[in-house]
Amino acid sequence: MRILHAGSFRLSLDRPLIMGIVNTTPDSFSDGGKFTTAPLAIEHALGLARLGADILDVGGESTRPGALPVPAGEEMRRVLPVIEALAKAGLIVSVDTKKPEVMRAALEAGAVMVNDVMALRMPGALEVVAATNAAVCLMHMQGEPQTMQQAPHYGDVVNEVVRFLGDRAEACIAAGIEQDRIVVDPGFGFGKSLAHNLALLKNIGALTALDMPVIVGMSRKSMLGALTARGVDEREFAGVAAHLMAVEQGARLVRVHDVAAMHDVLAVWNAVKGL
Ligand code: HH2
Repeated sequence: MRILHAGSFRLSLDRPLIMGIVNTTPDSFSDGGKFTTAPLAIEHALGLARLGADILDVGGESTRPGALPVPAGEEMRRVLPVIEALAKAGLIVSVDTKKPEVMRAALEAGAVMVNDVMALRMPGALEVVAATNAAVCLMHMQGEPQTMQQAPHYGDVVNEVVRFLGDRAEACIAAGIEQDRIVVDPGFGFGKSLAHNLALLKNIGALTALDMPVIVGMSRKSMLGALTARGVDEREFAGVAAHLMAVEQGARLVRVHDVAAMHDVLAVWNAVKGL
């Protein structure tokens, strides 16, 4: 039995967990502008929890290709009231940010997990998480959101992603973040072509070999659009199929917008597996 430590929560990973996406941004690629006030974002998040989200991932800065950076103050204005309300409701809250000052404020507001697309590489980020008992999600990204999709290039994408995540986990452990607080993510769509994304999805087992829980996030992403020729709002079926393929290979968390569909698919999977 594997347990993820996130603040005072102990999350069993015997069954795959669902992380529901709560974007408070005006410009996220699939739901930007829908939940830009705190009451709207809170209502949306509570709905996701009712539908079966185990963790709510609150973000205030889009990381879509070409997205413009957001100042820390504005990011905090967007996410902190939402995090505070959800934590008060007893829910497990993650903050999706790369900025140490936003991490610190979010953890003080009740978040118990930091989800960082930069894998704690911004100066000061490692120290902020190490000083708490929060969990952390380390994600692989090649380049920066503004330019990452221009010319992604790898010798062997699977090996390079595994090596990067292993190195970042080691840096975390050296800084005092225990291994049972760490989750790793291959970062679908972050400096990756369709072929790179498919190679990673085919080789989730190479990531689980790192001996840390693997989370995957492909929800509504352009890789699914390229495979189905469907618009952002029509990628739900492709998304649940892709996430289920990752779960079948050992991924233990999925980060999705379409929580109800993922919940039902996993209910069937869990029953068949006797979980
Ligand atoms: N993808 C996005 C943002 N954060 N975090 C992790 N750990 N893994 C991911 O794959 C991941 C992530 C991008 O998706 P989304 O939040 O829907 O869009 P945006 O960045 O435009 O807000």
